[in-house]
Amino acid sequence: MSTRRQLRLGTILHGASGNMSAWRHPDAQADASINFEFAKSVAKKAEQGKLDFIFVADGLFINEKSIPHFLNRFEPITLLSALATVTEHLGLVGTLSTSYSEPFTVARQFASLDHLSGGRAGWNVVTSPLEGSAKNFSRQQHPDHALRYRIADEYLTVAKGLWDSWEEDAFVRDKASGQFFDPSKLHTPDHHGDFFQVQGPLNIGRTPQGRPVLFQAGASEDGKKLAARHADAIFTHHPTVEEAQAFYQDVKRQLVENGRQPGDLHIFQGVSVIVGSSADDVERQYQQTAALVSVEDALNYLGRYFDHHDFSQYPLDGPFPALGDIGQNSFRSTTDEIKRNAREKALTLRQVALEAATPRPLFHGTPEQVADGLQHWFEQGAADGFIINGGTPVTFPHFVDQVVPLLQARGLFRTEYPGKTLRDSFGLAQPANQFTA
Ligand code: FMN
Repeated sequence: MSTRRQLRLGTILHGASGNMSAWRHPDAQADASINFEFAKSVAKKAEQGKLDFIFVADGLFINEKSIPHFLNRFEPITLLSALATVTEHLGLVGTLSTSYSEPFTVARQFASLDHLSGGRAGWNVVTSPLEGSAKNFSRQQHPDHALRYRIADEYLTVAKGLWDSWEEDAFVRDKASGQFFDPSKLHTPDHHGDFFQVQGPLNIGRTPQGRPVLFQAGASEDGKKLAARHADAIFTHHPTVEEAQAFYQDVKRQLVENGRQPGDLHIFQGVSVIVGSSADDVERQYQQTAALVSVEDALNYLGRYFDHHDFSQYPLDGPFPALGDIGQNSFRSTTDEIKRNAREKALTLRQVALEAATPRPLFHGTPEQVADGLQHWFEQGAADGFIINGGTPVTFPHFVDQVVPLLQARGLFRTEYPGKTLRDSFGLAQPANQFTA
């Protein structure tokens, strides 16, 4: 049997797929973000390709400038619970914010998803980048970037304690004696911290995976630190293999500093893909999808990263404006990258907005070329796996039908699921219970 290191694959549900205006594409499902049959078809296709997981992003504030599929979309845990009933092996990863929720409720929701799905739950832990979220949660102020990460760190400590409330075999349910549970296997975390006071125990038993697989999606220094302490996976994206390698090495080093092994956390690069029969075919597909986005749409898209900053106030063909600290309290790692790229390449506002809203897929070409690109990044230590975002509405089925078999033939990807849980797919050990370890 081959012991070759294999890559991991997920896919993201992102509206109709492609870009913010892809719902207008002739082949698109225009209501994809609120259409269960669409979500089900993507999940089933992902499972046919033996992918590790499907990923659902989320946000907590919209306005009239938001991306169309953010205006009308399913709440992630509800959607994933429904998908759990129509899939058997696929990991189900949902985004939920630690800045606008309570650990007891969320620990319980993900524990429920893990039980419902037989051990396939994953939580993408985010801290919420948009100031407007405060207005939807009865708050005076959106916590600043550093505070959000301090809250997230304590939040995850609380959640992990709650998931350890019950030992695996705590519920004996002995009908003859009348003993429902073994009290020696019940643990009460009784947490008293800076942000949370949570007694516990959690009112649901230990889950098939011990606890859900934890993803983290922030890439700033604080984001990486949180991931190195708590997460099993990171969702990130980098424009070049060199930048991805630097990020990869930094996170793996921080894992070791935290007493963990480099293989304890998988780094996923979110990548856009177009698969075609030739370079001309790929270019045609790209142009057809990119042409759906107007410059006004692109400015709104760019603005959201900067907390819905109004970019229409600047000359379109002038240099990208100096923004000072704008963006620092929002998608910081992303806005830092946009500013740096604009400065280094001396781009105009129009160029930056179109590059953000209609990026050329990093991995495009014939199935062989796409597989070559993924293999290169994987073997060069830039990623442990990839989250595939279709560059057009038809890309994902093409990826599963044409690229996955090549990766399998090269021994880079599985041909069967190794077990039942997402942890099994990732090759991650079951976490020990902190109260018995
Ligand atoms: N924030 C959300 O509220 N929902 C998401 O679905 C979400 N997905 C993200 C995906 C990626 C690849 C990245 C880089 C960020 C994402 N975020 C999301 C935002 C982060 O969780 C975080 O709040 C933001 O990027 C600021 O943190 P940072 O400066 O550490 O990156």
